Amino acid sequence: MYDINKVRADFPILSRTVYGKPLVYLDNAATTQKPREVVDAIVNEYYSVNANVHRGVHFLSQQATDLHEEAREKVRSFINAKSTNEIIFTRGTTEGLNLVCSSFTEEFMEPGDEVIVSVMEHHSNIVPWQLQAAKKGIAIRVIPMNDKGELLLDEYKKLFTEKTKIVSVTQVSNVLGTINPVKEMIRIAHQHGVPVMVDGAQSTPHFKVDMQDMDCDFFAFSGHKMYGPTGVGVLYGKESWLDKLPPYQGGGEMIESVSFEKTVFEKLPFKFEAGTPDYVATNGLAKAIDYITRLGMDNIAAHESELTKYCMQEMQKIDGMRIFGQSAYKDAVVSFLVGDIHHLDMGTLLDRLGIAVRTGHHCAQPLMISLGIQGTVRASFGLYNTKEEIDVLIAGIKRVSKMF
Ligand code: C6P
Repeated sequence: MYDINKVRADFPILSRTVYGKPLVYLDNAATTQKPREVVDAIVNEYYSVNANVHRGVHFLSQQATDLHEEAREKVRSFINAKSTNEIIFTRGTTEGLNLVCSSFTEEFMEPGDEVIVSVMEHHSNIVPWQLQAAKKGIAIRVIPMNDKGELLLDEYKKLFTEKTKIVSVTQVSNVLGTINPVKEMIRIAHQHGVPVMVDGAQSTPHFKVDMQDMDCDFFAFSGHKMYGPTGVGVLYGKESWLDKLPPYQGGGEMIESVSFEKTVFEKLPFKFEAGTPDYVATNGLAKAIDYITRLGMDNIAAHESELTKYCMQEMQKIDGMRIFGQSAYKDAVVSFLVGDIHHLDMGTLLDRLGIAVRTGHHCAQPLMISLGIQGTVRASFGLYNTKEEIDVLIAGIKRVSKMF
């Protein structure tokens, strides 16, 4: 079913060495490596198709436009959106979150109105709201969590007031790995007539997401975290909401007509896509979707879940080990500290053994504050990782621990 050796052979970078050691790449939550067919698609498009999209009548422009729009349809089908009008290409999750935050606040929020976020948000789902708080006087309410790193739904329910205008939460924490019960959270918000934006940066690479089943109002994710190219992401929005939001940026592509007196905006999805899109990257993203769909999202999820369980089980045997995020609903991320070894020391020494992990606050400083720590070491898994690599990590952690 899932031939890991064959899968690994699709990723040329995995066979390289660092410091003379085989690379053990466990920083997939930051970005994933790219299969050959994604890189080939990018190279081939630049070599043989390249032309600006939606602008030219000439052959190449038509062909590039076709690839770009086929990618939109591929994304639609991948996340089970109703229509391609609901698929906005962005630069990544960050841009999608900023777009909704900015346009939604402009149209639907007054001073004193409230947004609900969670304590485990990435900065890109906190700072945009803070910018709006400074500009427009909106307030941010925060869902707390328990010791396992699970959001407290009873507390969440209590946060709703007359002033709550939107909820914006991550589906999976990039630090704790917790898979939040977003479907239930959306149902609760909708009972209050409040729309929900979901940050899908850390869910889309790992398991199937379904917009119609989840019933979220907005959903943002990044291509580079799901084996696609950098510089491209997707914002999904229900058509009924996107229709009501003002454009985020102005420029070419997003207009129907312009005079100095009046501009008429393009219809969806182009209203939100000002300027030349990264049409080569959208095609690359489509190829990444082909790749992971062929492997099967359920197979990927099962493989990574096994890796996560194995890693947790082996790590717990290490003296002084503290793992942050102990929910039973946990994705391919394990954050930890050992004794009083600084996360940076651990990360740097693991790197010397060829093991790539991330250290620090992981762009989630409010979460670090609530945990009472400065940072963690984070191992995060992808579809190509193996138990043997986890053994190398565990041996590495033990070796570093002995040095202190
Ligand atoms: N987290 C990590 O190492 P961009 O940078 O726009 O592709 O994704 C931003 C983002 C938003 N939400 C979550 C939950 C994320 O994890 C990220 C990116 C990386 O954890 C880089 S900081």
